[in-house]
Amino acid sequence: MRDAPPPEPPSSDITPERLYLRRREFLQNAGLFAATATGVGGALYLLSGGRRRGGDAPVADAPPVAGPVAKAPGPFDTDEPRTSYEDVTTYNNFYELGLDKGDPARLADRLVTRPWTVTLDGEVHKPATVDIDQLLSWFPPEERVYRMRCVEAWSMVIPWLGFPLAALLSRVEPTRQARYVAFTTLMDPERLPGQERRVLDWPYTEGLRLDEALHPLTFLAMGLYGRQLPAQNGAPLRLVVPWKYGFKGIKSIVRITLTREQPPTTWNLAAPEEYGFYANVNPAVAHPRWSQATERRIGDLERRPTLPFNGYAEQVAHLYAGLDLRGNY
Ligand SMILES: Nc1nc2c(c(=O)[nH]1)N[C@H]1C(S)=C(S)[C@@H](COP(=O)(O)O)O[C@H]1N2
Ligand SMILES: [Mo]
Repeated sequence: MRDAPPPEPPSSDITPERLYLRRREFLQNAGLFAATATGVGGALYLLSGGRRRGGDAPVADAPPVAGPVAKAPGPFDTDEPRTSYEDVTTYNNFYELGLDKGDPARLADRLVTRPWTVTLDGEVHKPATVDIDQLLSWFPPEERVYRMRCVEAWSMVIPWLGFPLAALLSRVEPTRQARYVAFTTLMDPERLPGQERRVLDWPYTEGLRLDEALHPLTFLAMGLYGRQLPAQNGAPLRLVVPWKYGFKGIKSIVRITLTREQPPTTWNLAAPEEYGFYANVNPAVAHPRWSQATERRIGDLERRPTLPFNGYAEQVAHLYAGLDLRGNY
């Protein structure tokens, strides 16, 4: 049956985050947001058709990364089939480059990533603003093949290139007061034209508890598939936390700040009942508008069960011992 056409995407392939935002933007424009925010979601969400892939035009491959690439040790890698380069680079969520899955690849040229600096500050002994190429020269790239599970219930397997976040944090020496790490995306509507529309409170921000940030699985990616990171995937530097929903993986980072208090995060601010600070992948806790029990691996026909902590429970469950994972979603 190899020649059979793929079935229509299941209804769960729609893009709930996008629709949530369209609804919110519409209601805000109409001055209705506070009163009716929860009422109309279902109807709008059912009206939308899903799209299997966003890109219409072929995307040129990014240039290869120079120099040797180390292979990650076993528990940090999956041998599951990799999602194709084309799907990884044309089916994206990056709202600063548009709300449809294919928009970020189409608008990728807008995001010029040189020159670029990353500021490391807050509760650190050695704050610094570093040129991206200097920063990257400190860490020889390592390959990590990780599952990525979006909160919208689709998933991919991506061979990232990069280095552990812990390696960068140790260079700036967190103080004893540091308990969280806050991340900020570039704010520049010239290069990220989606920021002209106030669908979210720009710049995009994310955060981790310090112990999560220091976990060896937590990764900063500067490439994928042996190539430089395409803009649509968050060039020049993006976070990858494989046991959490994809929205924690903030793209195009310009600032990393160590804090004493839990930092505000974009999706949590936009819809706190829908997107928690922790956002650990959890098949037992449904999103208010859809189940998280199963997912569609991009490229597959059948849905598959979603695994606790996206299959990384053995490595990370201990971080949450004693924490109520329903209350702390
Ligand atoms: N700055 C920024 N980072 C972001 C997003 C975004 O809209 N803006 N989308 C998030 C979401 S919802 C997901 S699923 C992943 C998608 O990463 P990918 O396009 O590389 O697969 O990026 C995350 N990082
Ligand atoms: Mo996502």
